Amino acid sequence: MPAKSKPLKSLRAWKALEMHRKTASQWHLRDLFAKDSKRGNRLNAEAAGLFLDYSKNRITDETLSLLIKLANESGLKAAIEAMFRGDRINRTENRSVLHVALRAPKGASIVVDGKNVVPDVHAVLDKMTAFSERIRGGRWKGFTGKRIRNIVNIGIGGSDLGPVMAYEALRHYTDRNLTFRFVSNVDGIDFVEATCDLNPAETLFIVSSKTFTTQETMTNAQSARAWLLKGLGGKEKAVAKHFVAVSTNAEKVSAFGIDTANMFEFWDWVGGRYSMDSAIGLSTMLAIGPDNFRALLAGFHKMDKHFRTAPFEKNLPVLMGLLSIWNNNFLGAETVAVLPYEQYLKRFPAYLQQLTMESNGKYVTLDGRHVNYSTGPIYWGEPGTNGQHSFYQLIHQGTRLIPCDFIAFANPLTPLGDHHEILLANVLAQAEALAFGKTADEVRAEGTPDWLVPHRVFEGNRPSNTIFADRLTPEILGALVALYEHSVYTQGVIWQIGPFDQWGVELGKVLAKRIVPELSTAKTHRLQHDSSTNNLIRRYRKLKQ
Ligand code: G6Q
Repeated sequence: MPAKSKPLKSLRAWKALEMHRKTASQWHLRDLFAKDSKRGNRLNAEAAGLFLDYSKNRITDETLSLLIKLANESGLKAAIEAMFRGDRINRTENRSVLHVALRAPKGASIVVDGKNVVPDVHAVLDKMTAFSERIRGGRWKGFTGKRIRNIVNIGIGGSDLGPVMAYEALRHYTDRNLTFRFVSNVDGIDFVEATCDLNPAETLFIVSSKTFTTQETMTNAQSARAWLLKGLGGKEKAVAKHFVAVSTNAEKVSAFGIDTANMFEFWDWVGGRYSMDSAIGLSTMLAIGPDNFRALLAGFHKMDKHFRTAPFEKNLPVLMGLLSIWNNNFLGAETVAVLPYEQYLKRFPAYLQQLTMESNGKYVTLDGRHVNYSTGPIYWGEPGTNGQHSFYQLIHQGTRLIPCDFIAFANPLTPLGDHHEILLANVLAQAEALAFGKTADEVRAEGTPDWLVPHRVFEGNRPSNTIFADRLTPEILGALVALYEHSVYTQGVIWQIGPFDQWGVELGKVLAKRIVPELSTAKTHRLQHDSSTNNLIRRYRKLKQ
């Protein structure tokens, strides 16, 4: 049983922030900027190639200092050390949380149960490297002797979202002679569409599953095996040439028929949603090559070092975490919009949804109390400028406060005319418009008739962060993901919840297992659900052809 911590709302800094909020509710970003001409030059921080401008948040120096006091009173420094030291901070599963070990340089030492895990990490990286070189160089042949041209990653949740996001984000760096597909959904369409134009003789499946028991992944893997065997004349031996596994569960991998020599290992101290830089990233390495993959890891590591050592007032993940607490718990925001002005990051918001919401979507503290404050906000978003033509209306003139994280790059990966400057002008304009708005006087001065004025006023005072970097390299992507990972941890520590388990996904899984046979053997099963579920099952039985 973990020791009880002091309830969050009884902390001195929390109480001070509650008082401070009353003053803050009077502020407008227009006035905060007008009072301090250097605000935009001061309220920013930089690390691992990322520049964070947080000046367009409704804060003052006092707000920041109170938030940092809250971090200190919450024991954030010790919590960070506990994670890096390998303490079992995932208390409900009694596990260490060591995604930081996945990107620790060779020679570093992180000890779990008396064993330094870093050499194991590098052994797997070396094995991935050798395998990637064989595939990319055409030396790994399929069963019929043809080289592999198609790679299909089968996995779901943490074993899918990271690989998909990284593949899309780093597409510029990928080997265009290889085709990559990602199958996650148990909806058969996902598998069918991903494979319908592929030649089995040239296709490699990576079955990515930490547990190797996940219903969706195992169902898709079985369909993949059947698809392959059908295409290659039913020869069982073909499986070894066309399937590899990424897992922590050697026994199950071998039971599936995959030689454990072709298994890439990771460990129970890597959470699914924190695993894109483990062997779960095998598809990423195959796509971008081992050197780029190592650059990605180096970016993660730079941000790790920064998180561990930088003082809180200059610490990007800590600042972003604290600002999120301020917006969420004190200003009443319920969501965060993540708006990358970089088309390659189109899957980044979806990736962050899992990272943030599966981690901090919890109402019970580590010591088992029901919280009496809000925890993880809802993350969502789309790349700019597309979103500007759909949901930004609500961010500008709706009734809800929606803090935004804008992400932008100074240089495009593939320049095209003046596209990039137009893109950049838009991201800067959006952050400016949200913060400063447009007053009724300004609208009137443009000759707008009185009746139309209210419709054309922008209240402004909408907070945003801008994360700005040179260009989207593997290293920068690593730093960006680590920034959010550590910001999530910062928030979890302050909310006193455990960001590294996910009990909330269990119940639905168990119920689905119970319902499957009821759907397929209609007559023999008496239905004992609630009347709504029973009725829907009966309707399905009638409609089923
Ligand atoms: C992530 C979650 C979850 C998990 C999937 C897949 O943190 O634990 O999304 O990644 O359920 O699990 P397997 O990798 O075990 O198939």
